[in-house]
Amino acid sequence: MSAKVATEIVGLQLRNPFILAAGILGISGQTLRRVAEAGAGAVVTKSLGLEPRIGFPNPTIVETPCGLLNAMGLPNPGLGVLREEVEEARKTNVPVIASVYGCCESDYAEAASLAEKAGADAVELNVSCPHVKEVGKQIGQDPDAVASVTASVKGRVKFPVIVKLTPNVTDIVGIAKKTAEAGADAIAAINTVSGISIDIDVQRPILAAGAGGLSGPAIKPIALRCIYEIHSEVDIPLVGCGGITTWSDAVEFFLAGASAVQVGTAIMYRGLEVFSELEKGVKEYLESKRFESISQLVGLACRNGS
Ligand code: RRO
Repeated sequence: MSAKVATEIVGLQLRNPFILAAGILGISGQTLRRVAEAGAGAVVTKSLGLEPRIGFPNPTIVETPCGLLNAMGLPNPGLGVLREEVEEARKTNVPVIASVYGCCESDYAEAASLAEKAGADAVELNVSCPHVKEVGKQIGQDPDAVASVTASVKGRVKFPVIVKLTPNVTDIVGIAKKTAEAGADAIAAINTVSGISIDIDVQRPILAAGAGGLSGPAIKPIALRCIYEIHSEVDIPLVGCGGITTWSDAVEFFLAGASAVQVGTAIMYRGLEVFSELEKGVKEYLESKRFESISQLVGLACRNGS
């Protein structure tokens, strides 16, 4: 029996459920295209705002034993570049999802509208950057603010709206419920986990910004728990993100309730081949367990409750 890895989420047809996560290689149309050519099922751009932004000074990345700590500070050229990037990436026929951020509801609505006009297939609202206070974090940690931003964006655009949540909260499930009630088409979880690394020679945090966001294998169990708990309470599709490196990591996320997964830091460890490795491994798993498609896996681990 040949199992099917092609899938659908928020109306987008994906040849596989492995999506490039925001911020990693999503810096230009050409890099998005390279990732798509390497086998990703969809690509998410770097988070873009209404105006260009320089970001934080170096150092902006530190390697830790089980992941990367970053405080890039949202460097981006602004939404003005998106049309050209989408056109370039589109040559591969892979859906392009625009990640956008803002300081307030109206910024997000305007940013999402520009992304739609630029030709993106969907928008991902970044309300979850862990270390840029004025954008993302302040909104993402307040359930009512996430709901208002989501509702405003939904009132302004016709294409699908995915909301990426932060794990740096006490109750991600409560936020997810409000996000779904506000009309989000899907939830992506999680953004990076807030952390610090210290240089013991100079006795100061290594990152210029002090704290940063941890990604990679260290955060996989946290992300998996978030997806598992959200899946039990929320009906809209979920996109898992956080430490997915191998095909078995991806299978865990599907079993916890994700319909698709995002891959970011794993590209640093395994190169762009990670996308074809994930596809091959998951397909073989499906066939060995006699499943016909990914959708049959989604949420299976939640059958007996938590
Ligand atoms: O640019 C960043 O520093 C950054 C962003 Br926007 C984000 O959403 N998550 C993260 O870990 N870093």
